[in-house]
Amino acid sequence: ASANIGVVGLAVMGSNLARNLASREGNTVAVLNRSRAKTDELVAAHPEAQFVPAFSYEEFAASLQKPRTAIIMVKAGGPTDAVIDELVKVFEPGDIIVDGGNAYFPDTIRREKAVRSTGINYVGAGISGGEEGALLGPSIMPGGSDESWVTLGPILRSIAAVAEGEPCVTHIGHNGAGHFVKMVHNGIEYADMQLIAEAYDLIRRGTGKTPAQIADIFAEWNRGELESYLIEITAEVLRQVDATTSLPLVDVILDQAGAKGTGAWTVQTALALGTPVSGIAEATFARSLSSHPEQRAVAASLPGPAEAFQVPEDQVDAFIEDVRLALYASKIVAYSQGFDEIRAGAAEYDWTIDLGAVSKIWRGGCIIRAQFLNRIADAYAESPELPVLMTAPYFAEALARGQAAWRRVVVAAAQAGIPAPAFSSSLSYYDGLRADRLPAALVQGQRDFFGAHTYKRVDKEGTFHTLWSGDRSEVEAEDTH
Ligand code: NBP
Repeated sequence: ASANIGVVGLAVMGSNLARNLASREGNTVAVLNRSRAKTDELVAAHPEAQFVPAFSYEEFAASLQKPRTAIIMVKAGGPTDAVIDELVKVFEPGDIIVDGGNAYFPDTIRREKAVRSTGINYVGAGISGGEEGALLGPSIMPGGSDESWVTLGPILRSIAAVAEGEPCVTHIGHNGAGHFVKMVHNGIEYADMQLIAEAYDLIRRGTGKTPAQIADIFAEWNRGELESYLIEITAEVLRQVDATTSLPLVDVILDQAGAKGTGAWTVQTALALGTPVSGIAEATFARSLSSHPEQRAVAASLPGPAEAFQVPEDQVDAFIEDVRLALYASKIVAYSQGFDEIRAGAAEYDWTIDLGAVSKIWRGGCIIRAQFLNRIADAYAESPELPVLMTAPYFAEALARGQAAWRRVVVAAAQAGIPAPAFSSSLSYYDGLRADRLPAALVQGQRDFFGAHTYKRVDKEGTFHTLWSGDRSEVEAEDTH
């Protein structure tokens, strides 16, 4: 046995990860794929790499040093289960199976439990950064046991992206914690992308600037507090010209956004946890809305505002700065909501998750990488139990600085008939959370009226019900929520 790590599944992600592993000092990588061709291709294309090709699960197991450690990179769902079943047959107690795919965290919890019963360690590891990240250094979010981390930690640290000298990997928590955090990462990514798209739309429709001019604005923003990979690539996309039509590429791309489901998982999970991630939800729904051409075709005849939207010439710069501030404020809300979901998930599933460490491993390798994440790490370093991230001094100050602009932008969008669901829902969340009194009191009254659901009072202990269909006097009631 000569390999210290193995990879099963050699499509684009698996082969890139295997190459990344093999490029690091001290690693010898056993590689296995369902069909032989991909293994042969990989090994032939990279003669310099320390690969040990295997063509059966038995060969694969025999080529690995103990504790055997294998990373699975196949499709989530059935294929992952099939590979786990094969590995369990040839691995021994103490060995480590890592699922590096995009598994849904409840599946990871289930698999971890089943595999653990055989004595083999099971680690669900979220890997972000796409193909390039897998090859050059991803952000890695591993769950699983402390025992598995002893062997796996140094290997994953050797291949992860590095941000400010620190590897972008940390042991997130037990069983499904890693895939949970990866899921929320993707949800935040949805919100961040939608917010940028709304900013672009408002500037374009309000000022008539061309995509190339707006690319310059994003490039400029990327030198300030919004500095991030997503802002950077937005400028690149907006600058791109289509070779066939000579039009801006963004104008010839069909405006129907796809999704692979991680945004929806984030929202479904948040609903179950009772955690409002409204920015992520609006971003996910915005993609769904865009992808219903039949509905959009019939709705196109519905009226919009009477007047066309045109920011006066002398106010264009101020408007663009307002949009920048609105984007930053909404982004703070999206991240605050995402971290709130991680906190709620940790409480629900009994994980100990260091939120500051999570923000740090997202600084490199992954899609939402940004300077901004250092501020999140600072906030949790100062106050590990911070109940709402956006209330940390740095963010509270940024929101205070941006809120007037944020409101102007949401008003302008509404008056102009330009959809800005993520901007406006983020602002509503901000106003909802900071409100002294919410109309939830009226909702409680309504619930008590039709369902005798009872309510609590601001002025005394206990649970109450009004006899709505009787004399409308109030009685003390059992607490039924
Ligand atoms: P795929 O998800 O397309 O996986 C296909 C590979 O799995 C093929 O090489 C296939 O072999 C192999 N495989 C094995 Br081994 N056993 C299999 C089985 N029982 N059933 C089906 N296929 C089996 O590869 P990918 O695009 O590299 O993605 C891998 C994972 O990484 C996925 O979970 C994905 O969600 C995740 N991910 C992907 C990206 C990305 O940018 N693509 C980014 C982040 C995460 P074959 O050659 O015989 O078909």
